[in-house]
Amino acid sequence: MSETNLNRKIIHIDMDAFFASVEQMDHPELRGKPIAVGGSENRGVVAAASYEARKFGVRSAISGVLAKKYCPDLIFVHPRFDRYKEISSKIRTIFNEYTDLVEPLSLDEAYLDVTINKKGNPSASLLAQEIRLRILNEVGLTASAGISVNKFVAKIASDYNKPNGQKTVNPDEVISFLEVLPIRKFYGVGKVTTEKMYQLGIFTGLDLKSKSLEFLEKHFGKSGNFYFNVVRGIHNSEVKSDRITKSVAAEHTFDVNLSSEIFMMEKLEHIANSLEKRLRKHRIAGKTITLKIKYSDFTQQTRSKTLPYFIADKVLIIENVKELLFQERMKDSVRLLGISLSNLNTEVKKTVVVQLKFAF
Ligand code: DCP
Ligand code: CA
Ligand code: CA
Repeated sequence: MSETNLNRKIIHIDMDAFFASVEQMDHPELRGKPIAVGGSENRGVVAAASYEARKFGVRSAISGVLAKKYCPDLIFVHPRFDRYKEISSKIRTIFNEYTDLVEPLSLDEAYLDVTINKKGNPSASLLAQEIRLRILNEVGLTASAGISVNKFVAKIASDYNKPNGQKTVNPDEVISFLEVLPIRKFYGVGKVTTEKMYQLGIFTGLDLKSKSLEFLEKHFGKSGNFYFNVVRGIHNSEVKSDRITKSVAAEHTFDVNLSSEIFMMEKLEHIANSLEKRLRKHRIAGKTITLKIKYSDFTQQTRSKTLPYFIADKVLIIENVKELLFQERMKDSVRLLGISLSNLNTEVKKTVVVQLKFAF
């Protein structure tokens, strides 16, 4: 069984009425008015509704015809996806000033792991406040945030004080927060599953918790295990940054935590071995080598160095990893070590080389 990890600090940020707010910002005459982005009064579906329109029951995914019926004064606006993408990349640039561990879920939301962050600020709640303020000042839009020990709870919490608000679920509040939560608010429980849960007598987190793992697996298959764990505050899924997909990595979680660098070096040789195999298989080499260290308290650290040339060879990997390992003392015993290579030659290949013809 998985264990509870209460040492991580995860922020989930989600923009308020995203497409609609962008349109109201760019077109002042739409501010304070009920608007729908997408669809029309005759056809199509609504993508986003301004908060003014929501009072009338206008929501994402309802038909334009129905929306107009709910709210006769509704103004329909054409979506401008390039503009939403532009704003999305602006908010991501702000996120990256706080941490590289940013996992975008869609254009308007992302998870940030700020357990260790670039500002050295231990308060995730204050960081969330600062990030939201910066989005408001630099982009001109409001966002909401959820702050907790894992992605699952952070995601649910960001909806709690929406719009323009935030909610922190502290480690000691996670269990009670989930116990009183209506089952339909559990992230990953859609309409169909909600119905099924109701039929099984499950209406709240507490009801869910009273069911055995066998029971949940019998009724929900693989997801049963997920439900069993999350309601107990167990959700160890890491924040997977899209930057990491530009790298090749190998890592290992140990059965027993390691406290001696000698043992760590031995393990790192094995990890370098499998990394080399992977690099060979895909014919990849990289310039930046990163050593990932996860301590027994689940906090994580990365140390990297960038070389002036590409490497893929085990001997060179080991040589550089050794340097990174001994660069600084370990702050605790270690449960996971990983090596990754980024700044890959595959990215370079994408650069188009233009052959010039010289006239002699
Ligand atoms: N979107 C869409 N179609 C949907 C749902 C959403 O095109 N069925 C688009 C429009 C939204 C954006 O994605 O503005 C973000 O979706 P959200 O679910 O986060 O909703 P909003 O940001 O609009 O509102 P909220 O303030 O509730 O987050
Ligand atoms: Ca949103
Ligand atoms: Ca969203």
